[in-house]
Amino acid sequence: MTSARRPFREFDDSHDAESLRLARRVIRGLTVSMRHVVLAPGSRSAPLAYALAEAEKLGAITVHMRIDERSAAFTALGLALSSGEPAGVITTSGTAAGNLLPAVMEADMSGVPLVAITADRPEELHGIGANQATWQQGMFTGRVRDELHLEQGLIASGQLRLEPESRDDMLAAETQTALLLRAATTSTLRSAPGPVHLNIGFRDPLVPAEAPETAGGGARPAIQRWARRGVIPSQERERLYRASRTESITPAEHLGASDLLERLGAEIPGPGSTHDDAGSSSTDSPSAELTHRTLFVLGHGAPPEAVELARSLGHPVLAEPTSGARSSDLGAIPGYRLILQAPQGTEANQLVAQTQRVVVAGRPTLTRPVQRLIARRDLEAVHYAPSAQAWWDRRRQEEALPRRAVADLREIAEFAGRGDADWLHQWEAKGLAAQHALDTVLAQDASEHEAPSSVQAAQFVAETVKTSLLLGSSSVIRDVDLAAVITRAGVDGAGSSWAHRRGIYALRGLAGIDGNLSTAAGLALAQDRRVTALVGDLTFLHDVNALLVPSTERAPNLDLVVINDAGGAIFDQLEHGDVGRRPGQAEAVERLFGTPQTVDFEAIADAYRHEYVYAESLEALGRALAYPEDRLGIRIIEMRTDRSRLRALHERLAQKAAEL
Ligand SMILES: Cc1ncc(C[n+]2csc(CCOP(=O)(O)OP(=O)(O)O)c2C)c(N)n1
Repeated sequence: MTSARRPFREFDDSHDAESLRLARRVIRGLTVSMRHVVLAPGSRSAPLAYALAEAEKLGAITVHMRIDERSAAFTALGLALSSGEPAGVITTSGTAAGNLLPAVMEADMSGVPLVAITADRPEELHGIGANQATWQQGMFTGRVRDELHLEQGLIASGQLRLEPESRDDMLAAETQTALLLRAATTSTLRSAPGPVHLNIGFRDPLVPAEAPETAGGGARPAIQRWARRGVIPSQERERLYRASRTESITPAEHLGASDLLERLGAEIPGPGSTHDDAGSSSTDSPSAELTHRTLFVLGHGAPPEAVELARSLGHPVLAEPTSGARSSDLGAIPGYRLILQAPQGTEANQLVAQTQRVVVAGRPTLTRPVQRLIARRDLEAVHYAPSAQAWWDRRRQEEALPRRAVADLREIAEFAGRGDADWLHQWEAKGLAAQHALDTVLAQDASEHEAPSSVQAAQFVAETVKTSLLLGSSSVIRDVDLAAVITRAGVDGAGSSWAHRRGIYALRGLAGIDGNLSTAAGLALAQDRRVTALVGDLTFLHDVNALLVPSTERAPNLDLVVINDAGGAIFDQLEHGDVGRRPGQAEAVERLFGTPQTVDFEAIADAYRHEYVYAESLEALGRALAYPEDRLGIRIIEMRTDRSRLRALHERLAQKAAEL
C-alpha cells in the first residue's frame, strides 16, 4: 500500500531487524508517559529488551530486571501506585505472561495504571505445536481498560506501520501504543484508571542487525536519538513528583477537585458558626446551614477534599489507614473501632446510634463494625465519588447499597450539613478514652507475656517509622487500623525530606497476600528512598521472590518487617476460631487455616544476601527502624510473636469496649 504523504522519519533504523524496529516504535509510544519498566528475561521479548537498553542509555526510561514475572508485575504495580503514572512489565511468551494475572487483577480493582506487555509468537506459529506458544490475545479481557495486539506480520501489508504518516496515524505502532497508555490513566465519571494489555507477535530474527558501519570492523556508531522523553509539561511533572514523595495521587487530584474545595470554602460556614447572611434561604432548601449529626467514613483512597470538608463542617471522621486521612493532626477519631463495637447501653453505642447521616468516601473494607454502620437502613447515606471508582459498578452499587453516589462536593456539603459541635466533642472524648483503653490492654498483655503481641508490634511500627509504609493484607492492616495513632509529620524534624506526609499503602483492590513485598519494592524504586513494609510471615513467604534482585540491578531500599507468628493468625479471629474450639476440631482448623510454618528467616536473608535483624523487643525494633536513610538495600527485620494469645487479647478489648 502506498501513500501520497511522506512518512515522518525522525531517525533511520531501516538496516535493522524488523522486530527491533517495531520494538523501538512501541517504546517511543510508551515513553510519552512512562518512566519505569520492569523486564523479565526471555527470547520472544528480546527485541523489546534490546530496544529498552538503548532507550535507557538515551535517558528515556529506567529498566529494572527481575526474574520472577509475578514479582516483576507487582513491582511495576508499586511503581505505578507511587506516582499515578503508568509503569510497565514485560514478559516473554507462554506461562511467563500468565504470571502477570494477579497484579493485573489487583490493578483493575484498585485503579492503578499497570501496563502488561507480553511478547507473543507470531500468528503463523500458533496452533501447530510451536514451543512456548499459547493464546495470549485477550488473556486479561474483562480486567483491563483497553487491550492492543500488534502483529509484526501485518507490517508488510501496510496494516501496521512503523513510520507514522501523520501525527495521529492510527495504523502506526507508536500512536496505537501511546493511545493505549492514555486509557490506563483516564479518570472520568465513567472510567477509572487501571491496567491495560499490549500483546506483540514478533517474528524472527529477534536480535538487532549489526549496524552497517561496524560490519567492516569500524568503530560502533553512537545510538541514534530515537527514544522520546515524556511530554508531560515540566510543571505538572514536578507536581506529580512532589505528590509522589508525599502520598499517592488520587483521581480527585487529577481532576483538580481540591480547587473546587477552595471555591466551596468561601460558601461553607464552619461548625457551630452562625450564619448571619441577611435573607438566608435556609428554610426552603437543604444547605450546609442545617445542623446534622453526620459521620464521615473514609476508606481506602478517599479523595483528600472529603476530609477537608468534614473538618471545615465540624463532623467526626472515621478513617482507615490508607484513606489518606488517618492522622491525629487531621482530627481522625482514634480508637473508633472500639467505639463502633461497643454494646448497647454504653455511651459509645449511644453516640453511634445518634448518627443521622453518613458520608462514605473511598472504599472501606477492613472491618465488620464499619460495614454494619454504613449498611444501616435507618441512616441516610451518600458516597462521595468525584470520578469513577475502579471497584465500583455504578449500576450494581445503586441497587445493592443503601447509599447513592454523589460526584459534586457541594451536594455532599449540603447533605452533611453543619456539624453539631457538642456531638463532635463527645466523639473526640470517646476516641481518646477508646485509645487509652487500647493502650492499657496492649501494655497489660505485653507485660503478662513478657513480649509484645502482634497487635502492639504493628501499632508500634506504624507509629514509629519515618518512611512510607506498605501494610500487608491480613491482620497487619487491621491491627494498625485498630490501634495506631498516626501523625503526618515525620518524627525527624521539619526541614528534612521526611517532614511532610508519608504515604501509607496497601493492596486493597483484592487484599491478596501475594505481591506485597514486590509492591513495596516498586514504591521504593519510584520514590528513590527507603520504604517500610509491615507484613505477616505467610504474606512474606508468599512473595519471597521479591528478594531475588539480579546482581546487576540496584536493590530497592526496603525494610521488610515481618511479624512472624508461624502461620496465619487472621482465621482464628473469624468464625473458624469458633469451629477450632469445638471438641476435636483444633488440629484440623490449625492445619486447614493456620498453615503453620517453621521457616528460618535469617537463613532466607542469608541465601538472598540481604541484611537480617532480629528484634526481640519493641526497643530493638525502634532501634532498627531509626535513621532509615543511613543504609542501602533490602533488610529483613523479624519479630516473633505467638498468635494463640490473640483471641484472649481481642476478648479483653471487647470487654473494654463494653465500658466505653
Ligand atoms: C493470594 C492470597 N491467597 C490466600 C489468601 C487468604 N488469606 C488471607 S490472610 C491469610 C493468612 C496470612 O497470614 P500472615 O501473612 O502470616 O498474616 P496473619 O494472618 O498471621 O496476620 C490468607 C492465606 C489471600 N488473601 N490472598
